[in-house]
Amino acid sequence: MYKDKLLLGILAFLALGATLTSCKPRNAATAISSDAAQKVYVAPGKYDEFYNFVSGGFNGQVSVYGLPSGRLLKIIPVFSVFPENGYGYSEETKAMLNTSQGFVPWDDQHHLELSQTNGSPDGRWLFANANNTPRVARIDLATFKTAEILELPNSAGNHSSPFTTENGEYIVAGTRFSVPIGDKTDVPINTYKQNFHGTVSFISVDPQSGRLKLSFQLLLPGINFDLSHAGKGPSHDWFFFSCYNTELAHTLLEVNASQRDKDFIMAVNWKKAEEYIKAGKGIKKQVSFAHNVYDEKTHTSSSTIENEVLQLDPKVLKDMVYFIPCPKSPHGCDVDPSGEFIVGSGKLAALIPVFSYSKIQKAIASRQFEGEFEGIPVIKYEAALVGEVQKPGLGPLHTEFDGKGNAYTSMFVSSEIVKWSLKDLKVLDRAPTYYSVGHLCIPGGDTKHPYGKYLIAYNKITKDRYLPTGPELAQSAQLYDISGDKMELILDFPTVGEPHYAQALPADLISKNSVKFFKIEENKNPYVTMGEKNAKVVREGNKVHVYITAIRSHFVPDNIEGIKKGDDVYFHVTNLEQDWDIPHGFAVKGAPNAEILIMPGETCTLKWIPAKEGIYPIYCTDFCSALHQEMQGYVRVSAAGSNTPLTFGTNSDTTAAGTK
Ligand code: RUQ
Ligand code: CUA
Repeated sequence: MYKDKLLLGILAFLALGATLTSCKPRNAATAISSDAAQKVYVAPGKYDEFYNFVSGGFNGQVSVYGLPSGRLLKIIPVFSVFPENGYGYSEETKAMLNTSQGFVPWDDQHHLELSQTNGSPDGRWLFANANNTPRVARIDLATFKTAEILELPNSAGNHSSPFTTENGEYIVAGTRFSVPIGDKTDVPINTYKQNFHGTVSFISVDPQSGRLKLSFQLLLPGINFDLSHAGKGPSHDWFFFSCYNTELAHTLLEVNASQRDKDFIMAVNWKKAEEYIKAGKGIKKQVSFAHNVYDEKTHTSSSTIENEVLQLDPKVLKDMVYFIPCPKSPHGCDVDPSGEFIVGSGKLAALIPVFSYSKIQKAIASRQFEGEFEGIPVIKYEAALVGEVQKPGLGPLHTEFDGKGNAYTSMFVSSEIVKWSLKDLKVLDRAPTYYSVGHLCIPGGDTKHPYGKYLIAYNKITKDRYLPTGPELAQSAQLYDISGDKMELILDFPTVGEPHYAQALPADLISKNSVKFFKIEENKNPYVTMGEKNAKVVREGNKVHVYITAIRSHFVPDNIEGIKKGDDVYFHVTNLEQDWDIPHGFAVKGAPNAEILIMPGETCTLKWIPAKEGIYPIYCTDFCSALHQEMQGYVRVSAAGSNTPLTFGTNSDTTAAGTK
């Protein structure tokens, strides 16, 4: 079926008058030149030049690759539980996944944005969005751990997120799905036009700690906000969003939201919004959303429910929000490195419109409006337009920039990347992708100073590119060398989940700050065990706290008796190692839980309610030394009413346990 689609796409493309050579399907053999292997070869023991952070889509995680090798370095769990290291399973991390709906252990993660200082990635944090239960996350790039998750009230399908301003003044979160908001949300779906609204949230980032704060929200018409990017340089004070479903359809959007010839790019003057907030124009709304923070000192997360948001209504507060017509169901919304050009990519359009920031400003000043949409002024298309890239291909989705005056747009339907010039909007080159490219990424490609050199295409379909693996095939990225005039495909590499947006930056911006272990003397976890002599077991009613240490290659204690069926057993495992790359794992037979993986100097807690009497082995899951297989012990579980005394020990050193 896909091949038919591709064929149709190509036929349609031919009908558009493209030359035959530009779209003749080439196979891998003709698309790869002989020195490609050399360009991606990173010799054993050598490091990659760039980190590439790739969204996981429906796996709710972020994966980290090295470029140019395409080697997978790490998976960072963000919105999904991760049995591999106990994220969301350990007592310390459960609160990270708390929401106003309760514990939500999964999400759909599409977009990533590196924190910026002066318009360049600073290597401090990585922001991630969650579509399903609207959230944004901040990942700490010193530890590669999720440090914070903020839920978004009055939101559904947080898709146009988490894009940042040049200095992290704000990251944004716009609704893909409009929903009824406020007090009355139980309404018939066919009252969409009256009752459904979109919102865009502005989240400030503390420049020192990175801490997120929901600053304010814009109350907007019930259209779908798809993607966004902040202005930069001259357009610093502005944010741009692509919008579709200006038809305000609530059923069969495939047809009903494709009626209008043009939808919108929304331009928001966030400085103006800030002024309105300072002037007290924000209206306080009662809401409920979770704010979850991981504390690096206690190695523990906490979740707070917050109850207020300030809303600004652009129908009332003028000079803050404008619409610009954009053909047709725009998806990507990308701002070039100079901050002057805004590229809207209409999924169903046969051209790419390029808007000018200065023309938009002139149009606003001279009131070149074609009317209003839901009370918000609509700037005349021609008044904002620089020009259109003609015959770029089919299904334009996303655009990135190389910093040398060129733009690269992904074409979903015609399965290719098209390079064009920002100067005259002429197509310069096209390269096939295998197949149906969605997002693309150039290191620094959405910043003021792109690093150029490589382009990575994240494809939606791989079809015949890899060995078959049953009905679901490998997800895939493709690496192109863009240092010359012509793009050159140099590598295919499989990815996990489904890749959407990705970002890349020079490795040394991160590697030099990477944490090697946590200092044990700074461990403020309330259940830390400072040294083996402090290991203990304490019963408090039906709760048993096991303070256990791990160091190569034993646990203290490793023989525990007197646990009863139905007890709440908390294994607080402290890894005493003070050395790089020596985590210990901890697992219990039959525990309906994951393992926990404890980093050097960290304390981590696994909760277990034994369901049956018997002897239960515990053991280390991470091959930590030659005697890793010896790193094990036993827990004896007795009947609920038994009087087996609570004892613990290692070797012959058994002690009676304490009771509180
Ligand atoms: S999407 S393939 Cu960012 Cu969710 Cu464009
Ligand atoms: Cu510790 Cu294996």
